[in-house]
Amino acid sequence: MAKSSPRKKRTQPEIPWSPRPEGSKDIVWRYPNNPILGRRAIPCAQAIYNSAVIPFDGRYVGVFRADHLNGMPNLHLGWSDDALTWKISNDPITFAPGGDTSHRSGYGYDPRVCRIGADYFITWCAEYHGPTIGVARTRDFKKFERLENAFLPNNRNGVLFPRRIGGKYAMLSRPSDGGHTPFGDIFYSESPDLCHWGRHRHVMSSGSLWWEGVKIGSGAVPIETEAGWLLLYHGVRSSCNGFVYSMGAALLDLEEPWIVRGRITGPILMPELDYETTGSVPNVVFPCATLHDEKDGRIAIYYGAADTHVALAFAWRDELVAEILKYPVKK
Ligand code: BMA
Repeated sequence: MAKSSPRKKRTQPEIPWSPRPEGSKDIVWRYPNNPILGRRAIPCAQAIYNSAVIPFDGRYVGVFRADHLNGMPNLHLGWSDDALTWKISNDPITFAPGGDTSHRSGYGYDPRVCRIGADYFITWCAEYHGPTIGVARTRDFKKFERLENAFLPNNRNGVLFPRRIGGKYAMLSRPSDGGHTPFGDIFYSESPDLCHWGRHRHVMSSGSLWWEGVKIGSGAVPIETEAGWLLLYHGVRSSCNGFVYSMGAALLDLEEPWIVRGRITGPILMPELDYETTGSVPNVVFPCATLHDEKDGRIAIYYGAADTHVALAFAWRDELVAEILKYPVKK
């Protein structure tokens, strides 16, 4: 039998990028053609936002939060050559049958995607007697194996670290209530097997300044830098018109990530433009993923805007790290 020749590995295309606008001193700036995805990008959805993307096999793959026409949020897979224009499936992701299914049900929202070695993990807000952290594993983005939920309800914003720490898988999360949660700090947990999670540690509390005075939650998978794990997160304040979600940045210790090394006191991005201030939920900037060029330190930040759109912003890694280090944290 003739041997088929192995497929040539595709070169990974450059991450999206646009330079900081002339005259701007902002540490994070927006993509001028925002938003990159809107309400009816697929027929079954009335809003697509709070979504995660990652490089895979010479392309980009995304797990998108799509709120269906019946109002329920679902996870959908999408593909792109440039990480800007996306082809999203109209059918939600299905998880391989088998195993104990009693912990699986209902909705799925606010996905994050994390590569650890050859495995890719999706973590998201799943339903099990309230919101909690669903976990699934894939190697090819064709077959998805649903693992045990990580925590008891109620919990949201589960974000894995991209390598084991102290030999264990590590995750940040935000214990919450079953509603709109008027409180919330970020916690760290570890697991030997992605099933049993423990050694929970408090990482950071909602802040002393208004912009993050109500609650905080992890955003994108942390980026490893020499100075620590670079964490982009959301911080929430209460206004007379409801919650306002902005973006913050902190550095966590590399080997003991429950120790905060630095944290910028102000937000690095606040709802400002129409697509962030107007939509299904006004005034929301909600980071869920980054693409990172390790060589030159460019970062593309994917964030949900007003619970309606997916938008993109940019930053230089080293500038962000240097800025955070101006705000050292002592516990
Ligand atoms: C949070 C989550 C997010 C949403 C945010 C603002 O509780 O539901 O998905 O973006 O509220 O509505």
